[in-house]
Amino acid sequence: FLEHLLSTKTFRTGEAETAFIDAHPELLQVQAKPDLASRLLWYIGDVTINGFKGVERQTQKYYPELQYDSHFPTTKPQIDLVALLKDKGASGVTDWVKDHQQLLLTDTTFRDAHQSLFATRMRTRDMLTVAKDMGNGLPNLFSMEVWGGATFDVAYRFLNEDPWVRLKKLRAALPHTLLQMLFRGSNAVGYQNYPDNVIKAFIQQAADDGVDVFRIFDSLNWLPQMTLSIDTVKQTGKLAEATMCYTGDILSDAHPKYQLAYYVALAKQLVNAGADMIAIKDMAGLLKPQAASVLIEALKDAVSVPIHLHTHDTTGNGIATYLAATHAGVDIVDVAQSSFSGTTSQPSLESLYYALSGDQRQPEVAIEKAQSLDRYFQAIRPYYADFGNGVTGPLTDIYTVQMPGGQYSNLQQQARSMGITDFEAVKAMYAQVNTLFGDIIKVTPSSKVVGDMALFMLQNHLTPEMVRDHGEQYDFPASVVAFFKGDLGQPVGGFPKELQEKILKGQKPLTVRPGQLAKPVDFAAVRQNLITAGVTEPSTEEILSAILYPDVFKAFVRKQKQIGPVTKLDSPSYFQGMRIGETVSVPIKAGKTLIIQLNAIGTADASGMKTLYFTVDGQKQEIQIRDAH
Ligand code: 3PY
Ligand code: ZN
Repeated sequence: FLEHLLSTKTFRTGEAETAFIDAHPELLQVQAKPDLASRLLWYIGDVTINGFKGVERQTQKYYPELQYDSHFPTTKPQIDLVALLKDKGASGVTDWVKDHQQLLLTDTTFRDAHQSLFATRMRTRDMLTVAKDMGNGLPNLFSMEVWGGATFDVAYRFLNEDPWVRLKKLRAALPHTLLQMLFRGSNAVGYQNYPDNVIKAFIQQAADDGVDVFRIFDSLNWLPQMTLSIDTVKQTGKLAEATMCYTGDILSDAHPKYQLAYYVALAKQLVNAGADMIAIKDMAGLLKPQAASVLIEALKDAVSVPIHLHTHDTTGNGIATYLAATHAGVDIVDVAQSSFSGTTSQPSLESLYYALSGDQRQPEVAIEKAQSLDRYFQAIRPYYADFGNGVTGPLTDIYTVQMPGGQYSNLQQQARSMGITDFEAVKAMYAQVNTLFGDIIKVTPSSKVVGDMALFMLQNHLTPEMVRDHGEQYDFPASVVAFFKGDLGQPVGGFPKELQEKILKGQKPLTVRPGQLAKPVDFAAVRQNLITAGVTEPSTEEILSAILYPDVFKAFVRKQKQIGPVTKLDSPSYFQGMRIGETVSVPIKAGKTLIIQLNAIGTADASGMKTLYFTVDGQKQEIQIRDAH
């Protein structure tokens, strides 16, 4: 693993950076490090001339009128769960949850909601504007999910942000709110297995930097991939929320592997493994109201830890499912601010509050404050509209397709990039691949395997029969081969043996946990490698990021040196650049705000370079950018 990491091949320039460097060959010639303002102008100039990937260019930039009542007075929560966790440990919190009669809420706006609606593109700046008010306006939340899942790599890849900085800043802004993250068990916040010492170090660092609740899942519900994470979280004194991903339909016999008894047995195993709480992760919105009732009642009977329900509103019945679950005794449910809720995201916090009017379990929410906060999200939603997945209403075919909310837009993009425009055909094939693979749990990264296979089959005009009968003739995508090798663990009920042989073509599959075989990473060597690559005094966070995402992290570090403090730019300018005549103010550091004006843009010279004429704090400044169009 280490050799792999240290090889120059692995540390080659990442995709995002390559595009940037291609557009700016002149950057490679820059000797002295340009000052902050010049570096910022490079970024603004590039987006102004070449656009931001995935964002449509507007002649007029959108600036919302922010109408929310910012700066709520500091509100003491009914109980400070952060302090309780510190004083009494995980059981102090779970005992309180169990004694609490009202339904508790987790707000997912800063993590799953934008991951599932807008390709994970919400910037830290737009969170920090409102974070303090979220804490003061919603003091009785159980938690806010703010980290993990895809937010980690997307921050580096597309937002030019350090996800660890986001976590630390949110921690500081939300001192009395439990902060929750989504952790993919042995896959951490990546898409592959990592050695055990990496998993342990990552959890320790995330706990140190502010995560209180770790929602730990495995993409195949395979317990051995979760136990190390559960144990490690418990050692940090934080809350280990072990997860069952929900698939199939316990009300029907169409999915014999995923009946009520399966989930009850799994919940018991998770509690035996040390789970402080159990999450039901209904990533595709498959849990129907009556099924929620049956499942929650059975779980409440079977285990004594709190039950936390997570759904996506993809199929349109999220609130009905939550009502049924509430009446069956669920302790906590996941919701999002209304403007970031619905369809592939979580159900609306505000709607759920009203749906429980007159119910003794109605959650404690200062609804006017919640609505006022939501006006902020309503105002900023258009920043991210271009990243939307086009879903405008409930998709009830997802009850059979079973595609997770977070995958919907990703797979659309992936299909388009391969020239496949008929997404209905992709969905139909996705369902067929699932059946071919033996009806597996589909969530990151196993969902990606099913998606990759569906696209591969469409591209090559293959039917499930052709794969089943003649699979030995085809070169399947690497993710599919890795899955059948056991690199993601073992699926419920095992692999379909004949298909596995055809896909592996003589390779021997693993039957044990891949992490058990992986060599520990030598952190000191990675650190040294980072120093050689120009990172002075690498932090543990940086070392971990370099281990998880070598190419992405290296590209991020190099780009940071070139583009300056772009996290300080307002989002319209970050995504849209500037128009001639516009002025933006950028608070680059405490006590220092740059006033940048774009006065003119010259025509391209013979080599495609354009000159942009700026005024920065009253001083004229020019930069050249290559027009890559
Ligand atoms: C993730 O792993 O990012 C998910 O949100 C899975 O649902
Ligand atoms: Zn989710």
